[in-house]
Amino acid sequence: MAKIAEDVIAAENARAGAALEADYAALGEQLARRGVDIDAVKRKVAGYGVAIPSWGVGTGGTRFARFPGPGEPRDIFDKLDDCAVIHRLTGATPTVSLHIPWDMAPAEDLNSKAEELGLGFDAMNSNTFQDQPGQARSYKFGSLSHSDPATRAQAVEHNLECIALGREIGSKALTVWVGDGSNFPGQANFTRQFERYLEAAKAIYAALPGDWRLFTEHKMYEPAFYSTVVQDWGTNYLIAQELGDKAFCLVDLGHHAPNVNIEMIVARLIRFGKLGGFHFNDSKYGDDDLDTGSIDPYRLFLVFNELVEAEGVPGFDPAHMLDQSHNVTDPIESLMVSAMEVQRAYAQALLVDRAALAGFQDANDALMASATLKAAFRTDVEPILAMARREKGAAADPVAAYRASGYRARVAAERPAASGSGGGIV
Ligand SMILES: [Mn+2]
Repeated sequence: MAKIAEDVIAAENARAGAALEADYAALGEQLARRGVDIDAVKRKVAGYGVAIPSWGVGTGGTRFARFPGPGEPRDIFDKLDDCAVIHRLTGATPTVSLHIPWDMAPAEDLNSKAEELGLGFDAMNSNTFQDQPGQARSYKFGSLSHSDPATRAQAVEHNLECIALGREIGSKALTVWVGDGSNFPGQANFTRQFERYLEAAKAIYAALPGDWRLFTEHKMYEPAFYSTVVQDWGTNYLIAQELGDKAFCLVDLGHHAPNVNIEMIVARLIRFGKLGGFHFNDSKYGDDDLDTGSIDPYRLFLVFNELVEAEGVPGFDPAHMLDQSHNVTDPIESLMVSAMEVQRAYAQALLVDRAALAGFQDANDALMASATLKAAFRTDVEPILAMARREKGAAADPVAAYRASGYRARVAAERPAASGSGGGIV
């Protein structure tokens, strides 16, 4: 059964019709005066995809409380249904990133469900930051860097299980984030703890299939509040260097100190061939996991400015994923809007006059260099995004179509409130 009735999308797109065409034509004229072919930008935007994190379709929460919404997914198959709705309406999210063991299921069942829904699987995510029922050793004091060799071995083994399942469902990458660190000065020896991490990471890397990539994700603090083993991009880069050619750094936008220049970190990692990909989200204070582009869309644009600058560099193929927590919104709506915000930043970055920018940079014309970026950022590219969606049969206005579809009320009736499906913030 179609999750979203075709006639709902058709009716919404018909409503957008004439106005969208007029807006697209007007923007096309404006861009032509700037030497930009709007159809070329639209084709690139239409070909762009960002992966949905399976854990994102459930309501998130804080360490204080979680307020579940109606019709929450009960298992990975419900989650995939929700992800399919997001892709059906935005046409921008063709893949799903699984988190194990939250999403553990037989590979054949995952494959048949994904095929039915027209989805693929992105990077696998391991979980050694919480204990699972029946687990022999606890991760309370760490996982890959734990002082106990048996606990480290257990954490390595879990990552190998993630690779094994991923191989069967067409994934090509493993993302490893660990919460390992310390809460007190003196609690851990920084050097020995990092050496243990490296040794364990090497064991995972050794099991990586030839056509896979390993993404290690840094995070400044939390759950450890004094020191974290993989705390910043510098440490992350050292890890990727130590492991080898298939190891790359994953940049989660929320995992840095406030005001850190993330776009420059991106440029550095690109320069040295170690940018693996992103977890997109936004933040005001820390690892807030707010919706992508909701707080600082200019920063998101500046990140994409670096990515567009690097397009065509041999081997440059970063993975794009969302990673956010939805506490006060319908997760499907937040993820749709976030996917569109990422596309918007990409479209705006495509509008940057790079020859002019390079000229201003060489001439040390700071004001005009900045103005060149701003001219692209200020351009309202919504008609490009909406037209790209409509042309591929998705919704010109995904949120309006979603609300008109009644999907949430339908699944609320089908899915009795239950807990147990994983929803976390990583
Ligand atoms: Mn993340």
